[in-house]
Amino acid sequence: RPERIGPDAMLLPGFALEEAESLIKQIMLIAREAPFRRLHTPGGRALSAEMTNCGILGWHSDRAGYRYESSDPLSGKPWPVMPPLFRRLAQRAAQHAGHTGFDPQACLINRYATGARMGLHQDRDEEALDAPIVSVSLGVPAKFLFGGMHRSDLTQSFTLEHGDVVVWGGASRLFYHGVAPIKAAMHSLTGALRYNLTFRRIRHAI
Ligand code: MD3
Ligand code: FE
Repeated sequence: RPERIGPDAMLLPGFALEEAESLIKQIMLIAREAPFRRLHTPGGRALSAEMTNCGILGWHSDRAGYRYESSDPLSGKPWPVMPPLFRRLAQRAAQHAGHTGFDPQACLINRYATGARMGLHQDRDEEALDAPIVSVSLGVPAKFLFGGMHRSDLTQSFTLEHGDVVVWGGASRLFYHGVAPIKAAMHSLTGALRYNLTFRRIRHAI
């Protein structure tokens, strides 16, 4: 059932299905404290997915650069606490894919409306590159693009469906990846939206 989609990258289809409805309710609660917002690249371009975070660190981007912040720059308050359900799911998925002791510090929550996309990029704003990243897809499906260590490497594509979890470690951790424009679709729990949770360890020590 688990499928290896790259070096040390495991797709766990439906791994989060049982808790999906609870995850979505928790996203709504988090968004009341730290609303979804459209971030900009250091170059000034708006990202098309809207984002928020929970956990002791959250990813942020603006003219000053890409970085992790311990408080929400919108409110000045700490990011919402990572719900135990989130942490336990991420730990269980990492364990299932062979990564022991994963203890995430950040959960970035991406929200995609129809047409939103994410260009090919590497995730390299974290210091703890030995820790895996766990991603959880909810709502309408997405075509996920997965390349290699170089932007010009050929990409493979996978459909990520509601409840799917992917664990990225080892060499895959720095592979280029992106999301094709979300097609118009409906999901009973999210309407036309797709959510993606990415759980990360940023620093070795706290
Ligand atoms: C492969 N998010 O937040 S999840 C991101 O669907 C991001 O929202 C996408 O890329 C999304 O940075 C893709 C799958 C994913 C997440 C992190 C990765 C794949 C990855 C890190 C390294 C390699
Ligand atoms: Fe990424």
